[in-house]
Amino acid sequence: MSAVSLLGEIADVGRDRVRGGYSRHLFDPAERELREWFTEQARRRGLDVETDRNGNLWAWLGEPGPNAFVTGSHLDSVPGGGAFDGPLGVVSALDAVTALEKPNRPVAVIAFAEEEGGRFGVPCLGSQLLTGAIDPARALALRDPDGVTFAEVTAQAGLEPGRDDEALGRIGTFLELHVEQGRGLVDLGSPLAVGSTVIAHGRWRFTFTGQGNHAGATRITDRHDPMLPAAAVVAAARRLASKVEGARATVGRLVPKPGGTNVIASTVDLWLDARVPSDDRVRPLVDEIAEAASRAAAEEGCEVKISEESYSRTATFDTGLREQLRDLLGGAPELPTGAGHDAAILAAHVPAGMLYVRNPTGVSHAPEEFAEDDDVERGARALADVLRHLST
Ligand code: HGY
Ligand code: MN
Ligand code: MN
Ligand code: MN
Repeated sequence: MSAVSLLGEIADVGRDRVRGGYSRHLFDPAERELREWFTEQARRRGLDVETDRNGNLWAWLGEPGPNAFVTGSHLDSVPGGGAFDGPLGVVSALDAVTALEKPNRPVAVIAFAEEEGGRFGVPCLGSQLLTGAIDPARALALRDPDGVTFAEVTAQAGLEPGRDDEALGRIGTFLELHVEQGRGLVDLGSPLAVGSTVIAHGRWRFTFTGQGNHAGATRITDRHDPMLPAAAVVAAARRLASKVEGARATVGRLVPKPGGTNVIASTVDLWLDARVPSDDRVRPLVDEIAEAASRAAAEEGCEVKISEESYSRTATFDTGLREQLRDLLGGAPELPTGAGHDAAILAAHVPAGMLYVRNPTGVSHAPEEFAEDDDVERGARALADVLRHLST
């Protein structure tokens, strides 16, 4: 079954990947059909599927062992996401492994848990736990929008999240294929590219507290409306990021409570996603946005609390692997990205790399995300070639 037809299947199975307003974690019953779909497809290919202590799904060709070639991506999604971000890397890996004959090293396909952080707020949660990049105690205390803790869902799934030296120690090479989240390949006129770097990115929660009140009876001069400083943060994020080379700052999630049309909010929570190509420029940008927030809160007689929820440093993919990939792909271009990936988390621990497949719309994290069938097949074939060269 080709990568294109697998993609069609996964789109049907995973249609509810974004049900409930946030992406479903692989532990959630709503994701069970995705987990079962992955397991079924892997088993049909003679792979043995196991779930590691952090909920990442591994499908092994032969015995798990040292110096394994591991390839894959994620199955979870952002709310309202596209059909390619994550699944393209998983189905291409299943397709590539199927084509492999007599590898001389262990080979595995992996689907990482909670890459988007759409449920528990921390991106690449499965790979961060695997590598020890996040303290398991902090992860277990994370709550989803319904207040359910990561501890509850992992206990229910019989897992004990934490650094997994045995699993990490098996990885000799990790390669993630991913739809490009931007227009780089369109502008270069190339179907594929090799990943070079991933920019630093983090998430901060701002909680503004004012005075809930009546929208009609409360005079403007008597108000303490937390929506005002919240609005100031949204505007400051764009204004201040546009002054920093390559920076991005986004407020995509803003929750006023209680949320009535005729009610002045008592609190507003918003989440800031800030990214800059260089590590040392992210927090200064966030500090400037935080100053604007405090000023606006003080003017409105509101309080503000700010907490850092996640941070991932810039990542550079393994130079040796990048050269091999560029050679094997006939001199494919290299591409830096502003999008985070599990491969970037692994890159601090094992030789890791990425392959990107052209996205003609350049849009991602939205239904318009796209890859032509020909490019999907080119990507799967390129991954199969790399796999054959590096494991036979
Ligand atoms: O948010 C990101 O950069 C990625 O899509 N998880
Ligand atoms: Mn994504
Ligand atoms: Mn992704
Ligand atoms: Mn990824």
